[in-house]
Amino acid sequence: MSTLKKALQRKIEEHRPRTTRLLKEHADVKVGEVTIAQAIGGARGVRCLVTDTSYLDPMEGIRFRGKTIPEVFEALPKVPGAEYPYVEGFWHFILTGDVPTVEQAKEVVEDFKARSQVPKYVFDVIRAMPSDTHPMTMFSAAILSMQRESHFVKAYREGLSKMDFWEPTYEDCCHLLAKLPTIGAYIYRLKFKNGDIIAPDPELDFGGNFAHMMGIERPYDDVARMYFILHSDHESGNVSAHTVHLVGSALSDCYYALSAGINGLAGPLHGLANENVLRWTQDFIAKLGDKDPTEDVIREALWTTLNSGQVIPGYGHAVLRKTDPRYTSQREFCLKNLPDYPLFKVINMIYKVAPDVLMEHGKAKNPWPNVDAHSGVIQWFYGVTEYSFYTVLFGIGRAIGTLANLVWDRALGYPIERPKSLTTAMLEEIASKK
Ligand code: CMX
Repeated sequence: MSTLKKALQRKIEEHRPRTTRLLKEHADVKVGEVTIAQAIGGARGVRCLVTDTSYLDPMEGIRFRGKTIPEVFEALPKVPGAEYPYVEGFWHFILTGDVPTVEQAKEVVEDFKARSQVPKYVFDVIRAMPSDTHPMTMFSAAILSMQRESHFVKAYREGLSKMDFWEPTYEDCCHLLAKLPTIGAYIYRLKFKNGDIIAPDPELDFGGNFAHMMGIERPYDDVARMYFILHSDHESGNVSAHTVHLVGSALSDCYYALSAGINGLAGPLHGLANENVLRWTQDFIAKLGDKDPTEDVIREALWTTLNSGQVIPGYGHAVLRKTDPRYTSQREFCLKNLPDYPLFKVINMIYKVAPDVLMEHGKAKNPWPNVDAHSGVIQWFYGVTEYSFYTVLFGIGRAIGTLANLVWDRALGYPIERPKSLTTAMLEEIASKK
């Protein structure tokens, strides 16, 4: 058994009694109440999920296993010559809560390499789709097509005990995750580089190999590591994470669950916002012609978008009430690596103007930028100008957090999810009694 799997097994055995005790001794303790606004309004703020891999504070932003983003980047072992950590080390960390040693991170690197070969039929599935198919559709279909590989399905059929569900789920999740960089890069090169596919390099780590297969020089390997870690986990209430958890709760395997989560990520109010930010910004620049952007023209363009009933992509959040630290982290990367890049200057100008515009508009509860407002500019700088691909990058990252959660869902035996519905008439009845 690998070091990671042994560590995970130990953590699971330590954790299980905590969940059992909570259920046995404190099952009736209330953690909140549900209002009519929450029942109608997307369950916003209803506290009914348990996630141990990350916690999202509205003011501070995300913490992965108790650590802020800068703390994670600082603590995890780094690839030699790189500034960002091994994604594989992050997988160890998010699964166990322990910062791996260099050797432990490298063990996962080797483990993932051994699992990374993508079956040929997956490429056939992608290639069979019409050439104008969205990259997210290709990505989701590719993941789903591998469902036949599931170890969990086989073991379940053979009568696996519930206590052991986590074990083949862990195997499935490692197998799936290790293949995602190859699948993502394949979609990119097929769609946007005339099908000139670059074979994986068996010497490289998750992020390094992705950059290599994309055909982009250093430091794009670090961009990839940073992206995948930043986008990995954001508690379990967001659409993609919640979908993976929900679908997985029916004991659907991780291929079904992740594919479904990716479909949720493809919505414009969620992950697709990173594509829309760049579309909005490029359309705006095109309309300017040879004039320089100014704060005044940006303000005008933002109002035009709002007045036409559309949202400002990359701004607002269902939980956050301040600038997303994932935005700040990417901004810091730009300040260091591309401070004078014209598109970065435009993104900065939008940051200066948009919060005031949104506050004046008076609808959005959070006028500050989220992760998606900043991800496109870095990609554009390194030559990935095909913005319909950006959400696939988000998806590869999001797989890390959601799959780690799925392993823990199985380990802790969480049941099938089934909240209760009421009719509108019932809500009216409840309201009339207050
Ligand atoms: N531009 C314009 N209006 C906005 C807005 C924005 N960026 N953000 C919120 N609003 C509006 C909402 O549409 C809503 O309007 P209605 O009352 O007419 O329905 C009102 O403000 C209240 O919304 P809210 O409570 O502040 O926000 P929600 O929790 O309902 O939605 C989110 C959150 C992210 C979907 C929303 O802020 C939004 O649409 N943002 C733009 C799209 C985006 O960037 N999505 C990516 C989020 C991060 C991610 O998941 O990747």
